[in-house]
Amino acid sequence: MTGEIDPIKVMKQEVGKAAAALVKSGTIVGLGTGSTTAYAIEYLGNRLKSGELTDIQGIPTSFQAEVLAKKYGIPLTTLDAVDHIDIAIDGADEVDPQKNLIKGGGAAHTREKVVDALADQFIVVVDGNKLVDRLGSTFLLPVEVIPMAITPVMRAIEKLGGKPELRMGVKKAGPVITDQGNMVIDVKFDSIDNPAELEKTLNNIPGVLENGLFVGVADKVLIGEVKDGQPVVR
Ligand code: ABF
Repeated sequence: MTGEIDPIKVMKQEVGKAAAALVKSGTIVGLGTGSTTAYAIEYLGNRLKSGELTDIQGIPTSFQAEVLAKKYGIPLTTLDAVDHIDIAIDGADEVDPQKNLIKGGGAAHTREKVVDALADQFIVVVDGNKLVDRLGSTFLLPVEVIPMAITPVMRAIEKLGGKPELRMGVKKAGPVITDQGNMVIDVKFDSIDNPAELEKTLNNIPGVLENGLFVGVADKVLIGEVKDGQPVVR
């Protein structure tokens, strides 16, 4: 029925609002990618519009984040123009109990890791079903690879016990191409026992640009859930 409230959407909005509320005037803000962070960007724009927040500059992690920032009137800057990032807000595909993440469902993890890792405070915004006991349980691990190295990288990943598959775009028309012009391999690992080790090993494979393991980067995780039909953020 039209006009019905979608509790998941409202919950994501509440998580985004809670993250946006943590941003202080006069700060440099890393702007993440994904549907939950999109609400944080919108609420940052609302706070700027109301005058409650002033003088922030955003650093987008993807073309999508850049478009949203412009839509909501957030002035943008670059990593050449600033010497630090005060706070970054970004989504995730999985979060483990140590706040390690799998990211990259949006194929933006390379720029996201640059911004999120640089930030003095990295705030992750997720809904409750992203919480896992062990990374890799519910989500394939994205790996950005330069096109000419796809085949040898897939072989190297198989030798590590992974099952790699090239990420195809809409209607399988062709491979997904990242903002950097590369491709993404999604990898199934039976279990990721040592995320820190695997993150380094994968990035050491010639041809790999970046993988979606974010180990020891997140500072705070805002979790949205729907309890008795009401959105709750913790
Ligand atoms: C992005 O946020 C990606 O790294 C991750 O895949 C995505 C999660 O998006 P959503 O909030 O829409 O679930 O940062």
